[in-house]
Amino acid sequence: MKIAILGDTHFGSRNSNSIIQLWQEKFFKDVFWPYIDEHNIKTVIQTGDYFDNRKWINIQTMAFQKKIFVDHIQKRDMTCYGIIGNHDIPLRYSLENNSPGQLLNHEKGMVYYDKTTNLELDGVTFTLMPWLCKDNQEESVDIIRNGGEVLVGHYEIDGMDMHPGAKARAELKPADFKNWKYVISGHYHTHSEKANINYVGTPYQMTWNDAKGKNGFWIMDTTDLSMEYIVNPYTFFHRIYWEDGTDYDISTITNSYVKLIIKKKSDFEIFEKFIDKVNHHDPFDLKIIESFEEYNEDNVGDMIKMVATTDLIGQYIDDVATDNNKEAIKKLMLEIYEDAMRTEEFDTV
Ligand SMILES: [Mn+2]
Repeated sequence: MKIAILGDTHFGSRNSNSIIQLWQEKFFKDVFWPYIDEHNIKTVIQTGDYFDNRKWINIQTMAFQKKIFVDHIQKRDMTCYGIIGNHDIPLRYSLENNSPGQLLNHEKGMVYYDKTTNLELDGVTFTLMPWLCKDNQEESVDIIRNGGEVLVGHYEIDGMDMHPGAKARAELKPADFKNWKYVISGHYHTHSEKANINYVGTPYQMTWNDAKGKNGFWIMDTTDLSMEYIVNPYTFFHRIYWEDGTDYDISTITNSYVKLIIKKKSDFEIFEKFIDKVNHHDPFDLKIIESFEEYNEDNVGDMIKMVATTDLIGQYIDDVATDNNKEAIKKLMLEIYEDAMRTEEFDTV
């Protein structure tokens, strides 16, 4: 039996941004559902963060997800099993009043779990575990360490890629999961794999952080638990480098976010003509970034040690003279920092 594994969908992403919805719809319409039909797949497992906003639902977004996802599940008599992600809950320490429980579970074929549940599919036991929070932490960690066949969750795991170039710091280690045959996780939006753990990644891009990676969905074969990656060919975050010219295929930038980074611009007129051409293709958002090569990290590294904001927070707390538990303070500060980042444009997970 083949099962489609679909990462965090984040319906309503970035304040129900219409450009993101356009590309979400393109993915489902042109990539996902045609594949499902061609291979006669009847089961989807979705890794949480079905909705993007923890506290609000936009009426348009409600109609949108119904039209491009739920209606298709029902029309094909399929079942989508899912778990509650950190974006699906309005509270911090509990999964109570989660959005899929209120907005999806009454729909035929939509089954979202807010408690760890074992599911038998074609002789394989899938353990679907929702987001870990204070209310379920202890019990969940016990289940994780005990192991089993296939675990599906929405985890923070130490050392995994949050997005290209940023490793997660978390209490759970990959070794905590060693007693499972296979682990599938949502939460971090970049696809990465380590040992038996597969962060499946989001099906489409949502922020500039996703511009470097690949996006798509997976097909698991229950006979041998093998996973096949189906790439989503659509990208809508484009970085174009201008070095007195560029080979970039700008025919793909319509309705996209574009950053044009200037490395060398000897002839202003040629550059202006190129900008006209870019605008002719109707990007949604065009930012032109002048490069100041002499100030880059390689050249100033000796004078200024560049560090990530999260490292800076850690260092600052290390330097504070206090008897309080510094690790606990760091964790709290990083949580606040991440929360703040999520309310900004550059939502990471
Ligand atoms: Mn997510």
